[in-house]
Amino acid sequence: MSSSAANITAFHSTVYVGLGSNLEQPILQIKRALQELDEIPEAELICVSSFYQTAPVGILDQPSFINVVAEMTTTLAPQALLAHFMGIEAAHARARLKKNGPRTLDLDILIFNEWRINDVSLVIPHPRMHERAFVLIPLLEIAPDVYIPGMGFAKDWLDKLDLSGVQLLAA
Ligand code: PH2
Ligand code: MG
Ligand code: MG
Repeated sequence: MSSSAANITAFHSTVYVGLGSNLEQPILQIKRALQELDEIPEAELICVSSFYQTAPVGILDQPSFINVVAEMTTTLAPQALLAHFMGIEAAHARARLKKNGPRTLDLDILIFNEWRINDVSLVIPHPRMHERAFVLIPLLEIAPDVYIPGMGFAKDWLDKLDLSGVQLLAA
């Protein structure tokens, strides 16, 4: 039992995930998605922000969103975690009708350790997270000192943004 090999544990990555929904009972969509994230065998949900009701960004003529940020740990590689996320989105009948348009569920990897990834199918950190109050407000609620690799401290970006579209949802 004291063999050193038995003590080797897999590397656990820390991941911040953005969840968003603005169709088909968004609060329920997000609650179900959080359960499903926790059910990924190689991942664990560590903490979840409050729920926020947020004005749509990009395409303005669509329902308001519910946005949440969660912290997870995982032994999966980023692409493998992304594959799980796409499966969960598909299970929520997510249709990709148009970029920035309405959706039942959007799961975005925001930050993965201090890593920077530029694949065709996956860019980390999320390339627009620093300009989105609906991401930064819930993120800073659970990780006030978080650093966006290559970008700087999240709280410094929040200072530059209009926060008026993001409302804390009563519990
Ligand atoms: N997601 C988008 C585009 N616009 N606006 C809000 N408020 N919340 C979102 O999650 C959101 C958005 C594309 O992913
Ligand atoms: Mg998104
Ligand atoms: Mg997405």
